[in-house]
Amino acid sequence: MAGIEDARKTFDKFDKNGDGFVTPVEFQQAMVELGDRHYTVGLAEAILRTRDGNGDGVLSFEEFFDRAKEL
Ligand SMILES: [Ca+2]
Ligand SMILES: [Ca+2]
Repeated sequence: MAGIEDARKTFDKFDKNGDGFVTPVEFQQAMVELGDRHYTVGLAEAILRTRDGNGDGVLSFEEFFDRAKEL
């Protein structure tokens, strides 16, 4: 299991503008950069929704890490 520092590095890759939250567009861009060229914003929104604990439509590090622990 990856530690919190690894999770933070991964989160920072997704959080392009460094504001501490990953938006669906940021998530989609990161997935495209990781090689999934057909990844859509709609798909990113759906994935984020499954992890979005407080329902604000963006992913905080806490939400990201909480879910990562379950994997
Ligand atoms: Ca961001
Ligand atoms: Ca959230």
